[in-house]
Amino acid sequence: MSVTKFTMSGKNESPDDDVGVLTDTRPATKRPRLYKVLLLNDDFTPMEFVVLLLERFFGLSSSQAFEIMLTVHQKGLAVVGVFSFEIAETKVTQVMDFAQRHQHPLQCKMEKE
Ligand code: TYC
Repeated sequence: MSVTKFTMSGKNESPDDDVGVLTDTRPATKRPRLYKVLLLNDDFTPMEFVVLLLERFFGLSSSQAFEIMLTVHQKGLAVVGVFSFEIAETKVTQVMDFAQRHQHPLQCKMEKE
């Protein structure tokens, strides 16, 4: 059975007519883009310095820090963490400043996930 809805326009709609409210299916908020922070190997920066830096700026335990340092040393680079743009940028700056102040050539970069 069809119920007719009378409207001001005079174009009366029944529930069977293909009319309806548009529904926005997009999420209200977008997920932020994420960035990998990468540490690069070199032949001069002391291993203990890299471990210290990973503990200090990335909150890693000494065994986690040692493991990542060793991966960088053996493979050439490693992802230290994944962060929003501002956090990744801050980490890179902190690492580069710290290395520079101690005159080590350590390189740290960020890259889109
Ligand atoms: N390759 C360095 C050494 O033998 C150690 C090192 C590890 C340097 C990680 C940088 O990101 C780095 N002393």
